[in-house]
Amino acid sequence: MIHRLPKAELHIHIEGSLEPELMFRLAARNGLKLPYASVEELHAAYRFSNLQEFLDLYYQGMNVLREEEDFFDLTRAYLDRVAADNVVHVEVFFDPQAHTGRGVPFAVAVEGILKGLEDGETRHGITWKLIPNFLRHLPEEDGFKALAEAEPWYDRFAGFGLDSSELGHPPRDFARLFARCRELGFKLCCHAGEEGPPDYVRQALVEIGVDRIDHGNRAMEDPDLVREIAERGVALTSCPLSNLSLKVIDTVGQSPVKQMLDAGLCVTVNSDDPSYFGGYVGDNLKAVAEAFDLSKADVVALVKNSFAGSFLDDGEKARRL
Ligand code: ES4
Ligand code: ZN
Repeated sequence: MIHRLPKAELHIHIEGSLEPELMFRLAARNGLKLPYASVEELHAAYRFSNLQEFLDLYYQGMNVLREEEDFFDLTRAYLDRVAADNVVHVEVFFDPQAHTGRGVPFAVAVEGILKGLEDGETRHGITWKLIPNFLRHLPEEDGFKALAEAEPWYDRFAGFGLDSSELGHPPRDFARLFARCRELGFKLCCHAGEEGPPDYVRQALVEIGVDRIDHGNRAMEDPDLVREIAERGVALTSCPLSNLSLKVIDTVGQSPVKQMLDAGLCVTVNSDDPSYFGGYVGDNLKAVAEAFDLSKADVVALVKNSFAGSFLDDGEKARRL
């Protein structure tokens, strides 16, 4: 049932879809040596006790992405994989500063990803939006530089997001940067409440004015905040297997997805970094459906939310809902 439903994914970091096999292939192609002897040894390293431990491996892993073709192959592999799960629309994050910061030009990353998205649209009919994220462990000033570098591709981007190490880096620190993105006409989203306190979610919602909250787990600790999210109709992108891998929760049954559904929030289920967290969007949906013994109506509601919460325009949403 879950497999057959046409679905959208709204929270996927393309660099986090880099499977160990492809990482080894790209390392060889680029003459790089990985600090792991085998695919199995690399897989075995994917044990995290928090977000930062994951991020350290994630930034190390993406070091094999050097040429435009590498970004193309990465994106193509992700779309081939989700096409098999009946994913028909994707909203893809990428981290430009994680590439420019190690000497890979913005153009190389973005052109490879765009060509991969266009290839997936041609071959599978999967529609897409591309959303650069600012790295919150870096100063807001660096984000402004990334925004300036992005200018030639503004018409290729649906919005801007905020990711990386959450604790100690509240959304408020990026208020001027996101105000500028808003002036330019972009949608806004922020990772908030994954590890950070409910107040970070409130800042994203009220001070930044986000159109979507990525994760949002800890918002559930504050009933007034839950009410505010519901009133604004802002969607949340939950990532159950990510939360489990990063010890945000101890079991899938502790995922906030059911509580969010019951509170009337527009919650969606997503993979985040599927290669690192052991499952693509279909696996994440199956995991929550099983853990909560969800009714068919609940699963359909989650899948409908994936379109309702998307950045598709109203006409496109109406056609797909
Ligand atoms: C991320 Cl799981 C997660 N959280 C924050 N930033 C990220 N970047 C890639 N995956
Ligand atoms: Zn994420």
